[in-house]
Amino acid sequence: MNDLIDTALADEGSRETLAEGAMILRGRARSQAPALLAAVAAIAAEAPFRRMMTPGGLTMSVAMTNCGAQGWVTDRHGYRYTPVDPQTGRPWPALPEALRRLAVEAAAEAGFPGFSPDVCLINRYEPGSKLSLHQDRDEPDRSAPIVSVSLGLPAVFLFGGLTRDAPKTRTRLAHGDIVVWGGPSRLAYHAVQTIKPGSHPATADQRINLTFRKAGPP
Ligand code: MD3
Ligand code: FE
Repeated sequence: MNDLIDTALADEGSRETLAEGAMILRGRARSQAPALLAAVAAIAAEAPFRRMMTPGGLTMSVAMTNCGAQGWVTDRHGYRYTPVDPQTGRPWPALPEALRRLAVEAAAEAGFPGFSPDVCLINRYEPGSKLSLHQDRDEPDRSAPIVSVSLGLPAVFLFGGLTRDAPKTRTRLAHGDIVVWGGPSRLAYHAVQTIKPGSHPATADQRINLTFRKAGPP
């Protein structure tokens, strides 16, 4: 038997509580990864991945696109959700039902029944990409969790507290891992460390992260 594969698959189905309201469902999306990646490719054909600019004038190393009723964007004017893709002038592609269902089921398993996501932000990392420490506070309904799905290359994820300087824990997010962030963890600071060079059978030199959110009113 292949020891590496045995180790990698040993995690499938395990659950870890990272903090109150934050639960990792290890490998939960793995069997659906090919369908998820095909959906991402179809979305990116309509709304291409792009590296956006922060209000401070820095171009992000992570490339992003969106699907759903709105999309998260940043430019010199700030962060916000928009119903139209500013790059194409068209509405964002629809949120595929299979993706929505996966997020709703994961949220329910983690203790958040009735999650009603209307947006999926899709992040694409390449080796050298990172996401600096931030909070996700552009969604008005803070009672809704965020569900994240990681695909492809692994990442080291940093999870902190409600202030920038609160102590942080590190966890690895690998292909197929789903994390649900709600309750007291919803406004926690978090970051993704610089992605290391590597190759994954499903995505080659990329890490794809999907975050399902409720961006509409409470
Ligand atoms: C904890 N994405 O898109 S997913 C983001 O891997 C973002 O691309 C990271 O942070 C990524 O905003 C992390 C995990 C995640 C997502 C949202 C959270 C953790 C969270 C919201 C609140 C607390
Ligand atoms: Fe975030």
